[in-house]
Amino acid sequence: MFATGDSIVAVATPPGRGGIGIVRISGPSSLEIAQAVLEHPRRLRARYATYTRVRQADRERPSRPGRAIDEVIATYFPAPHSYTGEHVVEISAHGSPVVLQAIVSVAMAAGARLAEPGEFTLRAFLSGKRDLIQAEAVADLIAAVTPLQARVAFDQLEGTLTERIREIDGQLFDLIARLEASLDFPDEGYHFIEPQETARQTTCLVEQLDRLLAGARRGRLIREGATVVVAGRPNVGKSSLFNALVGADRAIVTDIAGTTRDLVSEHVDLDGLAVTMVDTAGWREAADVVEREGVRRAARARAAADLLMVVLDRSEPMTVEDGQLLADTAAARRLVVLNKADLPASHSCSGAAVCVSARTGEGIDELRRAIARELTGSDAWRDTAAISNTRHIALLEQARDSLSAAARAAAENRAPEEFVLADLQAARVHFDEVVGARTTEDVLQHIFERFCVGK
Ligand SMILES: Nc1nc2c(ncn2[C@@H]2O[C@H](COP(=O)(O)OP(=O)(O)O)[C@@H](O)[C@H]2O)c(=O)[nH]1
Ligand SMILES: [Mg+2]
Repeated sequence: MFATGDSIVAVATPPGRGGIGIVRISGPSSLEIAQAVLEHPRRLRARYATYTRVRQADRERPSRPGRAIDEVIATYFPAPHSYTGEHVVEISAHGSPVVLQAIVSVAMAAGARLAEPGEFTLRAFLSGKRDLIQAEAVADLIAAVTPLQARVAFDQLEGTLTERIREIDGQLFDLIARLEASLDFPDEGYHFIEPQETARQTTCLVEQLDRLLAGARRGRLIREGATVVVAGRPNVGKSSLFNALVGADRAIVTDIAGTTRDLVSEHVDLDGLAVTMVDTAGWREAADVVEREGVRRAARARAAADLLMVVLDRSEPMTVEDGQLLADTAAARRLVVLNKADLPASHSCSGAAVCVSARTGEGIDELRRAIARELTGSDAWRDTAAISNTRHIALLEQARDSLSAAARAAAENRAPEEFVLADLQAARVHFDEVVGARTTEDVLQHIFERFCVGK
């Protein structure tokens, strides 16, 4: 997979039928391979769309042209001005899986190898076309299910995060250079940098990293989504609220207590967050064995939730079960929702609770915002999510820890400068790992196997 001497081929468009399907060939011989399968008599012009046909390979008489498979548009992107940085030919055919597979087969017969998952993007990384953050952003962009996820991924693809890290790394590099000069020429009687100044500059780097990491929890939520579990005693309107939030009659609603027995879950774009909403069986002493299992599953789902929506019926006095659920979930991240606001109120809507009516839709938009706010811990979360990938977060946290240790040691002037220097250099290693200037095959393997073939 890490060899780039050969040429690879794959269908680049999703499986299934469509108006157009694209076969992509990349590698040193991609032009020769393409010319061998295309009818076009002349050399493909760089970056021009050429209308031509693809021929079937004739196994018995390889010297004779086989039958045409499809009419296509072929485009040749010479290195390094291509997606992978290598010579690339893209063949746009009609979007039939049969036709596209046939084109892949003739390309293979002409010398191409079938690409591994993510291999085109891996080659873009190996050829220096993209750094690792950008390569990972491609996968995130393709996997995005909300516009906000797409925006964060595209920002990273554009290099916003890379730039921030390079900026901090640049300052760190200068600092290390001055410190090394001090160590290398101790007899000059001149200190290139005083320990207090080292401490001050290192602390400044720690603060910059902290600012970057401050948005990390939100970024991770945006990238990975969250699970919100609806809890409450029977008949308070959990399923009705669930349906209102997911915008479909997904869960069965009746006035019979104990209607919902299994977990019902649905994916929703909640104010930009990819949320998995889970409706559960009501919280009570269950009547029969099926409902008992439902209640057990509900408890498990509650334990796994990023946020609990604890629903109470505002038109009725609080029950023992309501009180018990509130006590049980006091330590969890939760949002208390008072439903049935359209009915005469039995208790008032106080403090942190959100008042809604699943029946009239009153307060549902506010509830959406409240859920997003509870999950992200802020109202202004959309603009602060530069970093979202757990790999990046972990490495930047390690870099920050190394820098903090260096700052402390320099400030107290207790450790020899060599130790401070070692910590600073450790931080640089982590920066290199984030952008991929330093990686192991294991890490790359792990990252690129998330991609599908053709990407
Ligand atoms: N008036 C009124 N009735 C509601 C509201 N939400 C749910 N209900 C009714 O309450 C009953 C129980 O609803 P359901 O969603 O099945 O509750 P669950 O057992 O908690 O899932 C049904 O008859 C619903 O029509 C609401 O906001 N206002
Ligand atoms: Mg229900």
